[in-house]
Amino acid sequence: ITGSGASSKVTATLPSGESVEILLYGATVISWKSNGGKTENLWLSEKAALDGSKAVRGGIPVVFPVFGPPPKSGHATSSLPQHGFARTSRWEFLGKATSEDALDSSSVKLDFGLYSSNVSPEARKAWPLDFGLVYSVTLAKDSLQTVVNVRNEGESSFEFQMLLHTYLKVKDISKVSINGLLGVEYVDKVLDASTHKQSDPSVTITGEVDRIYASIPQTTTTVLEDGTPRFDVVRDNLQDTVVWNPWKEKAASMADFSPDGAFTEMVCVEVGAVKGWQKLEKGEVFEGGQTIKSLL
Ligand code: TA6
Repeated sequence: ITGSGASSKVTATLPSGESVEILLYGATVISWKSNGGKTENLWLSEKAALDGSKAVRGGIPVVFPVFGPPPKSGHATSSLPQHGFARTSRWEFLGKATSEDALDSSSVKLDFGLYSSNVSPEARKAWPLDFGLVYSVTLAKDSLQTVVNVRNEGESSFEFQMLLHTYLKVKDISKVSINGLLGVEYVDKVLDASTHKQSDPSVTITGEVDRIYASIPQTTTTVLEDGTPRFDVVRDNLQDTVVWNPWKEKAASMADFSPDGAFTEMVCVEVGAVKGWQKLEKGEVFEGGQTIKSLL
């Protein structure tokens, strides 16, 4: 661990040079380098707050227990902030485990914990349920795996949503296509949350895109640049994926999105369980996550 207070971060590097950096604030991955450490795979705004003052604009924010604006009513999550409190809470670093597999390609797993007893009073008030989260980040030579384990530590059941708000770094959004979503129904938040079906094998981005693809049959979503596969995003026990690019106006309207033109160098492919609610009975556990493979 380096740094102190809210800006404490954990860094791990493989013998072959690949690296990952995670802030204790939000357990937010802010950097993942593959290719011997030469290729940064995550986009991070130049004005991202890294001091714990607000959710990080970039990297992989952890969204829990609600995705998007809280529901108006009928759910325990109604008075939570947008995307919940996990990404703006201080997590504990639980430890690191390294492993050498048969092919002597090493990997390192970093674990982080967040418990209802140590979230802010506001969060506790907004969502007074006893829970435990363990977030595991595993760096291997060409992949990063991030998995959230949710445990109901209380006496009553609760419902939640979760999502990994991954900002992938790309060279030029106009040359990006996203495959693996053909035929999938999606809610289009740019078109008044109307429902559509993905009729083209590739999703391309030529303007603001904010779509929630739900119940996706294929577990792998592939991001291509100029027709060459760049990332595989593999879901583990999560059925939904959000595709988001704010485009020019929205990017310019976010104070912590910088430089304004950087919307051409990022695309969010966010795996989650966001359609409906996951219900956990007392003592039950839910685990879901992703493996992102860098194909460069
Ligand atoms: O994941 C897409 C989205 O829900 C967009 O609607 C946009 O709000 C984005 O998340 C960023 O939200 P934030 O609260 O981080 O500004």
